[in-house]
Amino acid sequence: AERLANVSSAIAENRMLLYAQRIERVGDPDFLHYEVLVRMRSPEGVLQGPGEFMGAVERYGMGMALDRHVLSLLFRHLQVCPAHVQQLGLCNVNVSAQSIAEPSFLAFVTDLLERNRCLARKLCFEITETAAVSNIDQARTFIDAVKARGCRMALDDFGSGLSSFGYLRQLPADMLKIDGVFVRDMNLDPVNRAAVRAITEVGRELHMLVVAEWVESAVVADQLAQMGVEGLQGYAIERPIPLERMTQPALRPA
Ligand code: G
Ligand code: G
Ligand code: NA
Ligand code: MN
Repeated sequence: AERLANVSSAIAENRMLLYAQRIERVGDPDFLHYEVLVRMRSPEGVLQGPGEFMGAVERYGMGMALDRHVLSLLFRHLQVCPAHVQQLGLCNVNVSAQSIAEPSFLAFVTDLLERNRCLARKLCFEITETAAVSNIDQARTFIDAVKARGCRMALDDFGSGLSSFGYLRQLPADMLKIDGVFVRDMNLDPVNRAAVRAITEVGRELHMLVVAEWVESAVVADQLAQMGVEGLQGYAIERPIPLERMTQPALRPA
């Protein structure tokens, strides 16, 4: 209950902060693609990542409240600087399993998209493969509805969950994000390297943009590009930055 109180008061007191992490497009270095990542600031000013509070959020059924709050903050920010948003290629935003299963969340999202039509084509919603597979009908409904309004969909953390390649055919996603646990040490671990290669081949066969996360070294980045992975995300590419820097060219890392 302590953690729940933390999360709800962080939302109420505007202590949820948005960061963004670059996804480099191989062969298209000018395309600006980012993933939005939430951080919780304690009253003392300490920042926590979602790894430290998403467990509590899901346990206490706060997933939809958090996702709605994050989307509201993101849209508010993007509306403030339309000139800068124009330069943005694509922006991924995470959606929890609870939100996917909840029709009122889809209603919230479609309302937001209808009122901000020019932003819809800049958005890509990420759901984990586990969330998608455990709510497959609702996931399909969500995916179809947001795609009809110009958004993309990504399957996050692919390869580590309940997954099997069989589900991929039932989920009309545009992007496949290979779980970082396979990527991080793939230069040293031939089994992980084989897993990355297999996921990449299946994703490409299904015409999905394949993205690798947790790219922590130039060696791994080169291996991924050789395999045909088209998106690279991780500390070797760029660390997460405050959202303001994503949309302000002068503040963006070189
Ligand atoms: O930043 P960190 O590695 O702690 O992120 C942990 C997980 O939380 C990641 O899987 C990320 O996709 C997820 N996450 C990040 N931001 C959000 C968000 O705004 N909403 C939801 N539901 N999950 C998020
Ligand atoms: O669940 P999701 O895959 O969206 O989580 C992304 C999280 O991974 C973010 O919290 C981000 O801070 C973290 N992250 C980003 N790049 C790297 C990396 O190179 N290595 C590791 N270990 N974590 C990373
Ligand atoms: Na994600
Ligand atoms: Mn992920």
